[in-house]
Amino acid sequence: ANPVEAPDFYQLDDLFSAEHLLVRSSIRDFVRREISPIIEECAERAEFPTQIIKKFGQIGAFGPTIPVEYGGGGLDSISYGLMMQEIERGDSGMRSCVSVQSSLVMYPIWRFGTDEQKKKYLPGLASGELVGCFGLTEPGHGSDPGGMETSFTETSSAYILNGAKMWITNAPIADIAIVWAKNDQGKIRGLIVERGMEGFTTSEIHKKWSLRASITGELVFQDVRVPKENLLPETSGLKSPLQCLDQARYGIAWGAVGAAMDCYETARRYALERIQFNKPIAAFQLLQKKLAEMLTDITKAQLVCWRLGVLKNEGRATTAQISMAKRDNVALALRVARESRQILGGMGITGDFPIMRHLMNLESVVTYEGTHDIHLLIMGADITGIPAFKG
Ligand code: TGC
Ligand code: FAD
Repeated sequence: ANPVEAPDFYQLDDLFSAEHLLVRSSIRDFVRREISPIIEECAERAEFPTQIIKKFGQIGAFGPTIPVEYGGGGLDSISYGLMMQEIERGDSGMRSCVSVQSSLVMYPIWRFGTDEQKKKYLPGLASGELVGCFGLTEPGHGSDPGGMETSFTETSSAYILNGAKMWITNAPIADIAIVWAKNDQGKIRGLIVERGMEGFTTSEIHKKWSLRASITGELVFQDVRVPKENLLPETSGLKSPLQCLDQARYGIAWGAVGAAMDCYETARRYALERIQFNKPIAAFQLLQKKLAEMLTDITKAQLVCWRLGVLKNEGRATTAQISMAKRDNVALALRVARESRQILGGMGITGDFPIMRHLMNLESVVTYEGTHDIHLLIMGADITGIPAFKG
C-alpha cells in the first residue's frame, strides 16, 4: 500500500483479497488516466464527458456484481465498493453515472426481469453501448416516493404511461429508463421505457452548482405506449425500487470515503509544502488536529464499509445498516472536504485543487438516494419499531 496514494491507517489492505486489490488498482489507474486529467474542466463547463461511458464499459465498471453470463463482472460486493471508492476519488458525478447504470438499471433488470429482458439489455448496458436511468423521484414526491402520481393503465395490447420524473441522473442521454409507476390497482411496478417511444421525452436540468460533470434531467410521459413485455414482472410495490436503492446506497457509502480520501491527501500534501511564519503549516498544532481528525473519520468509515461489504457478501446487510453507512460516510466526507478546504486557505476555493468540486458534489450526495434526515429516520424506525416518516 502506498500511504501517499490513499490513507490505510489500520492496514485494511490486509483484509482484502488479491482480487479486491487488483480491482482497486485497475480502477485507480483508470481514474488517474481517464478522469483526473479532464474532470476539472468538465465541472467548470458543466459538461458530462460522454466518451467516458464506453471506457467505463471496457474497464468493467458497469454491473460488476451481475453474473458473467449477462455481461457483468461476477464480482463480490467488496470489489464493487472499492470500485465506487476509486471512481468517487475522481468525482462523485462519475460515480453517479456508474451507480445508476449498475445498481439502479442493471440490478432491477437482473433482479426483477425475465430472461429475455436480461439477454436483451444487460450485455449492452455492461459494455456501455446502452445507457440507462432510474426514474423514481417526481416533482411532487422526493423523500416520499410512495405518493408518486406517474401511472399506467392496461389495454389489451400495451400499457399507457402518463406522468413525469424529476432529478434523474443520465436522463438526457439514456437509451432506456427504469420507470416506477402505479398500475390500475394503485400498485407500484417497474417498466422499461425506451428512447424513441412516442410521447416519451427527456430534458436537461441546468444551473447546478453540484455534480456539474454529471448529467441530470427530467422524464416526461404523455400517453406512452409501453409494450407488455417491457414490464418487469417480479416488481411488486414500493419495496422493489427500495431494494434497488439499497444496492446504490451501499456503493455511495464506499464512494464518499473516496472523495474524503482525495480531499485529505490533497490537504496533507499542501500543509507540508505551504510555508507561513517560516514553517510548513503542517507544523502547527491546529493543522495537525484537523489532519488527525480527518484521518480518524476516514479510518472509521473504511472499517464500516469493509464490514458492511462482508455482511452484504453473506446476504446479511440490512437496510438500516446500509442507511447508517450512507448517512454517516457522506456526512464525514463533507466534514473532511470542509476542513481540507480551510487548510488550503484561498487556494482551496480554486479549481487548481479538487476540494471545492468534491465539497459541492457532496451536497448532492447527502441529498440523493435518501436525504441525511431520511436515513436517520430509517435507523430510528429500526431501533424503535416506530416509523416516524409520516408524522
Ligand atoms: P414503507 O411503508 O416503509 O415501505 C414500503 C414497503 O417497502 C418495504 N421496504 C423495503 N424493502 C426492501 N428494501 C428496502 N430498503 C425497504 N424499505 C422499506 C417495506 O417493508 C414495505 O413493504 P410492504 O411489504 O409492507 O409493502 O414506505 P414509506 O412510504 O413509509 O417510505 C419509507 C422511506 C421514507 C424510507 C422511503 O420511501 C425512502 O427511502 N425515501 C427516500 C427516497 C429515495 O431514497 N429516493 C432516491 C431516488 S433515486 C436517487 O436518488 C438516485 S441518485 C443516483 C446517483 O446519481 O448516484
Ligand atoms: P424533499 O423530499 O422535498 O425534502 C426536502 C427536505 O425535507 C429534506 O431536508 C428532507 O430530509 C426533509 N424531509 C422530507 N420528508 C421528511 C420527513 N418525513 N421527516 C423529516 N424531514 C423530512 N432521483 C431518482 O429517482 N433518480 C435519479 O437518478 C436521481 N438523481 C438525482 C441527482 C441529483 C443531482 C439530485 C440532486 C437528485 C437526484 N434524485 C434522483 C432525486 C433525489 O433522490 C431526491 O432529491 C431526494 O430523494 C430528496 O427528494 P426532494 O429533493 O424532493 O426533497
